[in-house]
Parts: sequence; C-alpha cells; structure tokens
Amino acid sequence: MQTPVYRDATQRNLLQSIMSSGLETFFAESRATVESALDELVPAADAEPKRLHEAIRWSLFAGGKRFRPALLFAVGKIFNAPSEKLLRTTAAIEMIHTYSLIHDDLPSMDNDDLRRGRETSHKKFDEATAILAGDALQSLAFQAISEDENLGADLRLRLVSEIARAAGTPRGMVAGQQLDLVATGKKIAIEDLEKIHQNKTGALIVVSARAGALIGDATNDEIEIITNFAEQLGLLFQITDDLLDATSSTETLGKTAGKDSNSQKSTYVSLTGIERAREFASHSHSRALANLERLPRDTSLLKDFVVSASERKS
Ligand code: GRG
Repeated sequence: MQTPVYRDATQRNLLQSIMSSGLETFFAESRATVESALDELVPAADAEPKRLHEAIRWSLFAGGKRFRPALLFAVGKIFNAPSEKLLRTTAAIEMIHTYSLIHDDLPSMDNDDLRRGRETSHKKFDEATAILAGDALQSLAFQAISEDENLGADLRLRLVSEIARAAGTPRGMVAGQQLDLVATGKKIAIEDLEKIHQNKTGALIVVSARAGALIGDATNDEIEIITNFAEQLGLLFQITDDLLDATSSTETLGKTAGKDSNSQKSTYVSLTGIERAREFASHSHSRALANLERLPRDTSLLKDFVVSASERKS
C-alpha cells in the first residue's frame, strides 16, 4: 500500500499556499513541503540498515536550496496541476539530485570534504556507505514515482522514462559528468563546455520543468516552450555556479570555493574570464525570459525564477 505523502491539513494547507504566493515565500513553502514528503518517502534513520539510512538523511536534509522541486511546483502551478500530483515527483527529483552530489564528492570524482555546509557523505561515514546512499536514493526516486497513486499509469511511465533519460546517458547527467571528467585539465571549445553543462546540470533542471508541464497536462507546444525556457535557465544556473565558485567564499557557498580552478575544471570563467562569463549569463537570462513571453499564461513566478537564478549567492 502506498504511504500517503501528505498526512494532515497542515501539509495540505502548505501545498495550497505554494499555489498562491511570492517567490521568497514560494521557495520557503515549497522547501517545507518537499522536505516533508522526503521524510515520509525515505526509510527512518533507526530502520535497519541504520548506517545507510543515516547517511541518506545526512545528505538529504543538509539544507539544499531545493531549486528543482520549486521549479517543478512553479511550472505545475502555471498549468493548474493539482499539488498532490506534483509532490512525489518533486521529491524524486531532489533524491536524484542529492545522489549526484554524494557521488560527485567521492574521492574518485571531485574528492570534496564539504557539501551543503557540512561534511560530505564519505567523510562523515565512509566511501562504501556514500556510494550505497547515492545508489539507494536513485532507486527510491523511481519507486516514489512508479508507486504514486495520484498519477495515472501512463503519466507515471512517462515521468519515469523522462527522468531516467535526464539522469543517465547518452544525453543526461551521468553522461555530462563523464564528459566533464574527461575535459578536466584540457582547454576545450565553449560549445563543448555548453554540451557538458546541458547534460550535467541542465538535463535535471529541464526535466523538472517538463515534469510540471506534463503533470499539468500541457499541450506539446507549451511543453516545447517550457523546455526551451528551462534549457536557458539551466545554463544560467550553471554559469552562475561557475561565477560563484570564482568569486564567493566557502562559508557562503557551503561547499569549497575556488574548487574549479584548483582542480583545473573547464568552466565559463576558466575559458572566457569573469566578464565574458557574466555576458553569457546575461544572454541566457534574456533568452529564458523571451521564451516565457511566448507562453500565453501567467508566467510572473517563472520570471522571478530567472532573476533568482542570476542573483543567487549560493
Ligand atoms: C556523479 C552522476 C554524477 C553526477 C554529478 C550535479 C553534478 C553531476 C555534479 C555537481 C557538480 C556541480 C558543482 C555542478 C554545478 C551545478 C550544480 C548542480 C550545483 C549544485 O546544485 P545546487 O546549487 O545544490 O542546486 P543544493 O545543495 O542547493 O541542492
């Protein structure tokens, strides 16, 4: 039997207020709502195997921005999707994102000690547990959607398929991570960097937006506009990440600042310099907004998303 992912009136009210608020409140409430769903969908810390579940919760509840769930909720809102239909998919995407961060920090990848303001999983626990925590989060994500009784079978299948593609390969997050590893220490063309970012970071952001549109029963034309919008938003998010790595502090970021240049990563900043990277960000910002102009719906919340992706500090 499916565990209900909102238990009481408080949770239901939270979901309703998400559907009628300004961006800051929207983010805060969306975060509270998805965290409540995550808490229900992930095994308790005292359930066996305890070490694994503690590790999953250590990374999942470490204070991430919950940008992708908020984007999914916001797009769903535009298409009048009932909030309970969006909930498990937002949680699933956050689980996949968290798995990717745990694995990205491993000694065999970025070898980082700090994530979301606390010790990385392999530092706090051990490498094997961190690998398993990431693996389990990925399985739990697909379980959450495939067992979501608020969605019809066809829609569940479509979401599972789209999210699997976005998280995997040949055009998805895992592919992007591999391309990124291969490009490290090399001077690559800006088009190749864009391809890395589209896969590594963009694909999950794009599928978050598309999932909101799919659950909201958007038309194919509307889904295409949302996809084009989210592609630019994803690029903007990543270029801003490159700029923050070069210009912000470890304390503000909650992860190691200056990591990209220290590990000879190809980034917009390393390939083009800070000023040019800002121009690329501004270009994506404008193109994201231009796409929204093509959608004859109230897109003011999504416009605020574009501004917040440009101006984020962490
Ligand atoms: C290991 C399969 C695998 C993939 C890793 C996402 C990723 C791919 C690596 C993370 C490396 C990185 C710093 C990418 C830049 C953009 C990005 C995804 C930042 C982290 O996402 P945020 O800012 O993080 O949404 P929070 O902690 O707020 O959720």
